[in-house]
Amino acid sequence: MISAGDFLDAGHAAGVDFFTGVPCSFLTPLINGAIADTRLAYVAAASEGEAVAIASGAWLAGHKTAVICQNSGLGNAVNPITSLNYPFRIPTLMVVTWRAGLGLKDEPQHELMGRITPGLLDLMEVPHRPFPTSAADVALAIEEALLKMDKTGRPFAFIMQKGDVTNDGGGDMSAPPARARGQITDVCEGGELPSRYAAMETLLGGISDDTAIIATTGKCGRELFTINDRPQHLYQVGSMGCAAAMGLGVALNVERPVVVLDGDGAALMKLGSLATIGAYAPDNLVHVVLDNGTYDSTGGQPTVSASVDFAGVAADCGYGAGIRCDGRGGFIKALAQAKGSGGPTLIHMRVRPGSMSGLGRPTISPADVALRFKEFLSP
Ligand SMILES: Cc1ncc(C[n+]2csc(CCOP(=O)(O)OP(=O)(O)O)c2C)c(N)n1
Repeated sequence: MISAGDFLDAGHAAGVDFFTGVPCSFLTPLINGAIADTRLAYVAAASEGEAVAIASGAWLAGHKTAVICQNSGLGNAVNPITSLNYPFRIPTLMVVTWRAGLGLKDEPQHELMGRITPGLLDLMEVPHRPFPTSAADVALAIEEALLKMDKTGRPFAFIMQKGDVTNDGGGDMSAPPARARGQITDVCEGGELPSRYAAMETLLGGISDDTAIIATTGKCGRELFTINDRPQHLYQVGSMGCAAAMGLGVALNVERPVVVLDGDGAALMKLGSLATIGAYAPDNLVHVVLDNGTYDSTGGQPTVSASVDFAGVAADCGYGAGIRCDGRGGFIKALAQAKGSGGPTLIHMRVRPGSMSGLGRPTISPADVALRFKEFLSP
């Protein structure tokens, strides 16, 4: 048994200073300690998958990160672990609790995940070991985990059992202060909707070269690559819905502007991220939802976006501004308004479905995209 301080001190000494996750009762001392520890950043994620994406963004911005969660939440994180961390070679130190672990009688909803937790990590090729339970072993266990991650570019998991960490009282835990409802503006022009490609060309013409851009999965990233391939672009080839969370992890840790190019389907998949972004409120983040009303990349099946006011939802979640727009002129106005909104801005840009025939794919590997993006972000 160790104290939360034993783990957090050793982690901090080794450079692990950015934490995110979702609580578990087995985690209470550690997660409360991380939230209260003023040396560390802690972001309360809406889901474990979102936490993995936030941590990935923070890693790209130069931090050593930790994701802490229950083994139930491992289920929520499977997609980004396999289709974000793996192809992009983005490590994070995971602390996963083991409800229904070895010999532990637990609730029925934990039984199956308890049985498969180590095997699921093995299947995802995430190396793991038991959480260190002796104060003398903690520093070495963390050092070995970091070395392994350096070598593999993959996450590493500590599996924590009930009672592994003593409750040493933690400290004051503060949440981000409540934010006022953001401003909602409408700069719609009507007329024929531009294509997603044309909207992205407009965007690239209207932002400075120091802007980092994260594009969602599917044709959005493929079109961005086709328009122009630059180190400041990250094409999120998998992890549908995780672009905004990654953008948050980046924007919280850099001064430069960050733009997330989302799809309506992807934004709907992880709508909880709007709440997290609104709460932590980096004012250098512009979140563009390119809404074509469809899952265009998979054949144009309709989404439910027709009844979703993304700008209104964002404003209600604490974004500084939510802007509705459609035509090219409206998008240019929206981009100009995004500067100085006093928080992140969501631009709900309506585009028409469809893409060019014979659209290519990034010819640079995700791992190389991540490395050059990380380098671009470094001060
Ligand atoms: C978790 C997950 N589910 C489904 C898919 C398959 N998929 C790839 S792109 C895409 C459509 C994305 O739709 P949207 O975000 O609206 O963007 P659009 O294609 O319209 O630009 C889907 C469903 C996936 N890659 N990952």
